[in-house]
Amino acid sequence: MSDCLFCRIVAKEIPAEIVYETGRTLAFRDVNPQAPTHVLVIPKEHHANAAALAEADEGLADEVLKSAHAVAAQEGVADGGYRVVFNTGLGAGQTVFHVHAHVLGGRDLGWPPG
Ligand code: DGP
Repeated sequence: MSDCLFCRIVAKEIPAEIVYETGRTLAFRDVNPQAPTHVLVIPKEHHANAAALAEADEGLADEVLKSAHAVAAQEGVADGGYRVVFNTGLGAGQTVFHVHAHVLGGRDLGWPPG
């Protein structure tokens, strides 16, 4: 989708600091980090949100999750604890409608989230 920001990152039309990639997923640093480690993991294929992805292709949903956990390990936050968040829908704060997992770590993460 040419008007989707994250599709344009996949197409390398918009620069991003890519930290991890598989055949069907891409991970890059969030432009507005909320923790010392804040990486976004996306499927390269466009799906609007986590629910749409799970409905359309559970194998790809699984690959996104595996990539998220691989990123946490690579970033060195797996042992200390980290969070994987899919904001899903406007009410949950989703602003980019190409599904993305936030991988957050490197500091104490409060609960409940805001
Ligand atoms: P969400 O609010 O859950 O839809 O998260 C969208 C995230 O995307 C937000 O944390 C900021 C990040 N973001 C927005 N535009 C860009 C961009 O152009 N590059 C990168 N790397 N991140 C972006």
